[in-house]
Amino acid sequence: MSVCFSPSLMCMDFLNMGAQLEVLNSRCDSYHVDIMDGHFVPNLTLSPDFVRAASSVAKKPLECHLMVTNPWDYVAGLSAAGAGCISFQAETVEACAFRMINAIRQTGCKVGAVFSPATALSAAGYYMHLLDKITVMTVDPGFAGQPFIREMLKKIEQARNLKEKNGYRYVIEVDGACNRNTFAELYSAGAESFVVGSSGLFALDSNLERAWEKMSADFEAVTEVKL
Ligand code: S6P
Ligand code: MG
Repeated sequence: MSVCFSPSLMCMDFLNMGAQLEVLNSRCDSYHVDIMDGHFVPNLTLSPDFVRAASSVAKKPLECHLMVTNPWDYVAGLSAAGAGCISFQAETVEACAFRMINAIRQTGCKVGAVFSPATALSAAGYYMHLLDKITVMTVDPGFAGQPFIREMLKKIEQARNLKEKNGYRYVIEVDGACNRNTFAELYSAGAESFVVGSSGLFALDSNLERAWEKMSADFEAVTEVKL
């Protein structure tokens, strides 16, 4: 099974954004863009304007993770800004999931659903087959640098079992504390795409090329996968 890495851009060095994207362009598979509204989570991070700026340099898809109470408000702006995938939190679309999926799909973006740790995959049971990506949060959404929630390994296994049993096409992504300490268990449980943020990538070295080498070496050492 091949694996993908998606650097979490809220953890990058904003003073060197262009140079950091150039380094990542030839290394990563996609970019993870956290969008918060200060309401669904008590924090603010990136925005459609950020996506627009990043898209002028980014050579890999910009995948937006909406941690907002009204994801509907952001679909048109993000797609116009250059997003390649828009993922909503499953908790925020209970009243309009199918309309939301159609609206995202009509922009040409891929569609994802994200599950906070306390949310079961069954919340998306009726629309799982429509998703390009599901993201299992292994920390509560809102902040970088939080401790890993081990109970989520079972949810990743469930996502893999559902995918195999039903022939779903979604990529299984993990977001939160993906690093040397967790890569092996996450990979064994079925994770296919790893969001690497402060703990897994950016804090490993002040030089991002070296940080990427360290992250890759960490992954290979603990999983025995050759990248
Ligand atoms: C959290 C956000 C994540 C973080 C990522 C940071 O609300 O959705 O995407 O950016 O978890 O990585 P780390 O290694 O600091 O947990
Ligand atoms: Mg995220």
